[in-house]
Formats: sequence, structure tokens, C-alpha cells
Amino acid sequence: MNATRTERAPEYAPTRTDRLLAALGGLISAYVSLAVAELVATWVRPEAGPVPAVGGAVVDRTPAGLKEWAIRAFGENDKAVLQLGILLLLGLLALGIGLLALSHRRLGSVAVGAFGLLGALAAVTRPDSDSAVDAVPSLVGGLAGAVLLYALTGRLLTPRPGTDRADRRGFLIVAASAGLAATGAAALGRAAGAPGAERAAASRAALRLPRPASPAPAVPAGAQLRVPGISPFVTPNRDFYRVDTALVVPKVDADRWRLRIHGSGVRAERTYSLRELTARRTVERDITLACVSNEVGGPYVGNARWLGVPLADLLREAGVRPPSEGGPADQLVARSVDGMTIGTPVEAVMDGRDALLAFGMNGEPLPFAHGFPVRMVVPGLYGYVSACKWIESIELTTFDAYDAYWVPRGWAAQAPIKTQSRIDTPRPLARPAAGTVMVAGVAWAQHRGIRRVEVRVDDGPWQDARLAAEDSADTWRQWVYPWTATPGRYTLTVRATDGTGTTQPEERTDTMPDGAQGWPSVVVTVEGG
Ligand SMILES: Nc1nc2c(c(=O)[nH]1)N[C@H]1C(S)=C(S)[C@@H](COP(=O)(O)O)O[C@H]1N2
Ligand SMILES: [Mo]
Repeated sequence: MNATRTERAPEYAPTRTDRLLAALGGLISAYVSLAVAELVATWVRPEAGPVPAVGGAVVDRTPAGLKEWAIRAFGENDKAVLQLGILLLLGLLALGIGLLALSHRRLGSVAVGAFGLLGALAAVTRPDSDSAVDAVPSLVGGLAGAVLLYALTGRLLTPRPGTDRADRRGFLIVAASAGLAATGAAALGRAAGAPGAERAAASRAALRLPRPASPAPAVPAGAQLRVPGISPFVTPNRDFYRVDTALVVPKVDADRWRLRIHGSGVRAERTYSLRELTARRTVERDITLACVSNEVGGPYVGNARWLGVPLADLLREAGVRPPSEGGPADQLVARSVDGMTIGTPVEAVMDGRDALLAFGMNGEPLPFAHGFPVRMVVPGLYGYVSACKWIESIELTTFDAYDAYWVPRGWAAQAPIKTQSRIDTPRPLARPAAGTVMVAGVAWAQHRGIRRVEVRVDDGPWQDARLAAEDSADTWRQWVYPWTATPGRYTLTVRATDGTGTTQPEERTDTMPDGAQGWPSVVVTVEGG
């Protein structure tokens, strides 16, 4: 046994206050650890910070059912809730480690260091990590935390000169200065911004979108109904739903970005720069995107004007033939800079529909959150099997040979969008006044189009809604039903029929494995005059 003097229990018994301070010391050490690590990550790579790295690792290992529940319960805040949860758990552990350090000073520091190692491990094993440098933020943070905890515990184990009690004042001075320094450094780092993100922002600002060789047909005047509360025909970028697994939005420098096309049936592997793409024949199309996680009546659907190049052009050039022409690959796997993989049927991409590699969204370069510099958009397929954001490669393979990200997690490998409709107004539990109430919303069945929408009041007969003008079969369609309403409580139900004549079924299904279906309804109370 060669325990050093400081590791022996102090000559005085720690009081309750000492133990409280020790726990606090653990918490502060953890906080400083994280602040230092995130500061270093600003320079290395924001995604390599321990919070996004561990968070990402947790996301990828979350059972599908739990993830669905999280999306349902927290919606687009699911990521914030996850990170908060991780921080809370870490906080509790840190309190424990602080207490442990009071009796086992070195072990406490080793435990803090171990968390640094864990963060480093998570960072280098993320699919988007391509360098061991990603371990540095967590390692430096872990080291800082370990040293600080050692110093803090030392104050509590050393009697204040001339007394037989712990040096609480010394403890507080070290704790406060370390906490303040870390907070200040982190704030400065944040204000200075990540160099990578700055280059990306500059490349986005400098991007001039080409004039489309094939512009989107003008939206018919009658496509936008003048009904208050209806979803606008074009969803503004800032209101466009966002669904992805990225805890830090990837900031890609467009000048360095490349897209690689390779795999089975590709005559010669090719790599494109953004400049090469924008110089090609560009097309602009209105396409409604929808998420498979959208519940009946849910918000994860939006319509935008996309500008890009036809993906089929690039594939043909590379020598790719669809299965119907004897090509060997039936699946196209798009991979993103953050390691997402999305599998799309080659046949769908090459069957003449407007499958795009898009760089423009509603007249501006793609927003970072929506995939800058380039993403895929394929009319008629849910986003998780078609709409890869931050795309960096396309591999031609088969569905037999490869499962994309969501498939082992319980989602269908192939998922055409189901016919859906939504009542935008009146809102659930609204109290409209008696008289004519405009019941209105949107319906979508991308690539098949919407032929009919009907509304039913309670168990009454189905009544035809008035359809807005159709923009294209690839976009959603607004509808309105002027309802002559008398006071009372009612359930309003809607159903849509697609361009093939198929009506959306009544029976509700789960979003898993290939998209929810069922008739949406709202309950309203019509008030007397
Ligand atoms: N890189 C990447 N691309 C992705 C995803 C993702 O998690 N990562 N999510 C997909 C899903 S599930 C959907 S519904 C659409 C959503 O696109 P949006 O966020 O621009 O609306 O992006 C798809 N592309
Ligand atoms: Mo999705």
C-alpha cells in the first residue's frame, strides 16, 4: 500500500456540508469538462463534441418503437429532449463521482477521465468521423475535468490552515474561477464560430442558382384557395418541417463538396462538383415532400419549388440501366456526409418522374437544415427512402445486398407515399359561430394526384369538397367544403381519392412500417348566434 498522504481520509470527518461540496465539485468538473470539450470541438469539428457524438450514438441505438414515441411526444423537439436527458443523467453521475472522490480521490478523477474516453470513443465511431482527431475534444475535456476534480477534492481533504476543518473557501474559489473561465471560453468560442461552418456559410452565400432550363410550370391561379387557416400551397422554407437524425446540422463547404456515383452497373465511376452540377441541364419542379412518421392529420409534409438536375441524366451517363432494361442494380443507396443511408428503387428514379438532385428550394440555395449543398427529392416516395440531405455519394446495389439505415430499425425498404388528407381548419376543438363554416385543408398522393376529396359531418353522407386547381400530380392539393353549421358538437371527417380512383381507407394504421393511413377528423363545437 503506498497511498499518498492526500488520498488518506482527512484527520477530520467530512461534515454534511463537505459531502455536499464534494458532490458539487463533481458537477462542476463535469460542466467544465463539457465546456472545454465543446470549445475544442468548435475548432476540430462541431459534430465531434461529446454531446452530439454520444447523442448520435444513442439515437442510432434507440429501438424504433421508442424513437416513434419520442417523435410523437416531442415532435421536432425530440433532439433537444434527448440532449437534455443525456445531460441530466450525466449530472447525476457527476454528483456521485464527486462524492466518490472525497473517499477515493484518484478514482474520482479516473472516473471523470473515463467519461472523456467514452465521449472520444463515441466521436471516432460515428459514421461521419474520418479521423482520430475527432477524439481530441472529449479527451481534452476529460483531462480538464479530471484535474479540476482532483484539485477541488484536495481543498476538501486539506484542513484550512490553522483549523481542523476543510478548506471550503479554497474550494469555492477554485470551483468558481474554473466554472467562470470555462463559461467565458465557451461563449467566446461560440461567438468566434467554427471555421468550417464559416466557410460553409460563405460558400452558400456565394452560390448563384442557375436559371432553370426547364422552369416549373406556373402555379395555376386557383391552386391557392383564399380560406383563412389553410396551409399555403407553397410552404415557406422557414416553416418547412424538418426530420433527420442530425444533432448538429451538417455545414458543408460547397466548394469542397463532391458527389460520387459508383457501384454495380456503373460503367465508369464519376465524381461531380457543385459547379459541374449547376452547369448541367437544370429543372425546377413543385414537389410535395412527406415523412413516413407523419401521423394521420400530422404536420410532417410540405410543398416546395425545387431546383436541381435530373438524377436519371447522371445515371444514364454513368451507364446505369434500370432493372426493367436489364440493369443489375435495383437499389440506389444515397449516403450523406453524416453517415445516413437512404435506399431508393432505381426503377422509380429512372421511370421518367422528376427525381432530382436539388440545390435550390423556393428560390434560394437549400437551407443547411434541408440539405445544403445538395439533396435528393423523388416525387411519390417518403423522405426516408428518397430524400437524402447533405448527400455525398450514390451507390448502385440491390435491395437483397444492402439494408439502408432505417430498414434494420423496422421500417419498410420500399415505401411509396400513401394517400392522405388533412383538415387544416377548423382546428380541433375550435368553436366556430353558426352559419357557413369553411372546412378546408390539403390532400396528397404524390405522383398519382388527388381526384376527389369528401367531407362528412358526424355519420352523415359524404359530401364532395371543392378542389383547388391541380398544380401537378406530384404536389398536394387544397380543398374546401363550405359547411352550413348549426349550434352543437360535431365530428368532421375527410377522405381523399387519388388519381387511380383509390380512396384512402378508413382503418387507421401505425406509421410503422410504411406510413400511417386512415381518415382524419376533428371535433368542433358550433356556437349559437
Ligand atoms: N442525411 C439525412 N437525410 C435525410 C434524413 C436524415 O435523417 N439524414 N431524413 C429523411 C427523412 S426521414 C425525411 S422525411 C426528409 C425530411 O426532409 P426535410 O427535413 O428537408 O423536411 O429527409 C430525409 N433525408
Ligand atoms: Mo421521414
